[in-house]
Amino acid sequence: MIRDFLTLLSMSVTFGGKARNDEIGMTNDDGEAAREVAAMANAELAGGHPRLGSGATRLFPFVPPAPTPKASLPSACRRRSFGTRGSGVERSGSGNAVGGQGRGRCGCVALMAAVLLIPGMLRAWAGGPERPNIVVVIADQWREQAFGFAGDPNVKTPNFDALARSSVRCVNAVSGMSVCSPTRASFLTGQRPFTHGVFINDVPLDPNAMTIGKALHAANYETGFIGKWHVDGHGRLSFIPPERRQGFDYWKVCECTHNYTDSIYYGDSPEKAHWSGYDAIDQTRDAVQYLRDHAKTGKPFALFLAWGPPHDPYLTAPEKYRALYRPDTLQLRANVPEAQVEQTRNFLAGYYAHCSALDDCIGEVRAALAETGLSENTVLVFTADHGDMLGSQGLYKKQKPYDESIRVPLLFHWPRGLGAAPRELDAPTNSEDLMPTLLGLCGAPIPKSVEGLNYSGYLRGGASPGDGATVLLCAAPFGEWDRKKGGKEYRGVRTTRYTYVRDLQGPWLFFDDQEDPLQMHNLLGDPGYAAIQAEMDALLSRKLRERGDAFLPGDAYIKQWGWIVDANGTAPTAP
Ligand SMILES: [Ca+2]
Repeated sequence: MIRDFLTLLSMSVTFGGKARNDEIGMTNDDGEAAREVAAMANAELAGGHPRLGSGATRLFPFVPPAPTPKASLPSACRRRSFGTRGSGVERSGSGNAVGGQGRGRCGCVALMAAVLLIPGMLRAWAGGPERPNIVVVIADQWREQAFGFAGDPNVKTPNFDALARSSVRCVNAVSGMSVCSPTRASFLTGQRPFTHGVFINDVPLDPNAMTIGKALHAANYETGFIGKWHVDGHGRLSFIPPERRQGFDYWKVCECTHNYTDSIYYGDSPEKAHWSGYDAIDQTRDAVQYLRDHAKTGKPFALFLAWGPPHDPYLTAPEKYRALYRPDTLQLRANVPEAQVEQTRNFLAGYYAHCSALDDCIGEVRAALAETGLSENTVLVFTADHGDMLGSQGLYKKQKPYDESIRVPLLFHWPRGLGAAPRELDAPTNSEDLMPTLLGLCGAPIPKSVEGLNYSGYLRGGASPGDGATVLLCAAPFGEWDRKKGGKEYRGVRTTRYTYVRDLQGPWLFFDDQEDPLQMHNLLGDPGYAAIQAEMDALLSRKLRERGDAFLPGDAYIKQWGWIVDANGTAPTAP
């Protein structure tokens, strides 16, 4: 009870200041008392104590993280401990952040603030049943090109194609740092990798971060997460206790596994549980049951369903789906070099089998929404954390700045709020934009800590809040794309038409994605594109300057955040 009260009060205090477009932010004149109340509520939300928050803020690289004694480490892979940091609500450098200040002020001041703010709070959140539900379905490594609706000549995705026919589709949705943990941390926090700090896999997201789970929970939503998490950083098969669940109540999660046919998860108990059969199907059926259960409550809910496939291993989909594809009949993208053709055919057949299995899964989700009467007023979002090169450019998997790696599906289906006619929008969106956009769609306040853009007005037919360009980066190469495998740091911009990328040596890639959608002609130095190259270079410089990105070698960021990595730059991932 006190949790709900403080949570609501926190949101009202935190976001009850002056409106600015769709964002509502704390202002300096809201006062110390309000900060005190918000700090208490947010610390309670985060499972901490209001007096213990340090209030430390950071907008990398201006304020390096404070060192933490090794003795406090809960995991071998990290040097940092988040246990004494602030609420995560604040945004560094703004001078008006809220929460985690930890000041020992009198409780009566908080009570006065509560009395003043409760009426507005109740008005803001009285509409309960009319607010949309949210169902976010996230696939792993499903590139934007691999759908029937996107023109793939091979894959069978009839349910996704039907979904696209009644959805708003963002055709230039980008995974700016196209690898797992960084993208998922951005989905949750609405922040960029250098702000949330998860710029390599298998390092922990601050448990005190302000996340979409906490923001929606505070807006009186029920919250649930089923499937793959991968921002806990305490081992891929380890139990994740409630204080590290970032505001999600219903919980059936594994940090990370790709053993889809023998897949474990944890609920509230540290005892391992097992998904039966192919995990995505079982996870989907659990989500369906969640929908049935929550359709009756009248309280809005937000459910995240995060599948492991179609990420490799490619050949582990159920036989009925593998039987749909023969490697020798597949049409490959023309940017797959001859030397990679045979291997790519075999991989693609398995990849598509995963895709078709998931297509049946999304069909089950939609059937359940229809059966329960939830379809009209549920925002059903489908996306992926990044794509897969699958032989294009002679490369595999992700982390590279090419379209097969960075472009992801992004569909918003919400008949009541967005209509049921298909629409395609071309503004480039990025991972950090999902959280504020979802909050915007359901009318919930957007925390000051968010750096992403709120595209909810754009989805409704208004102007894009962006400037037509979004940033691509690799902070530090690791894992499947370490330096031995050609991995390197880069920064780039993706616009509706062009891709322009620099590595530490200088300009690296420049494509006209409209004229050359397979990105086979690097235009660097082409006299016909000299003026545009100069514009793109200036655009990239401006974007990096605006976000304070000095584009340093990756080791500098590893050191500054205190992440422990092996000789290849990879964090340990032992369960
Ligand atoms: Ca992934």
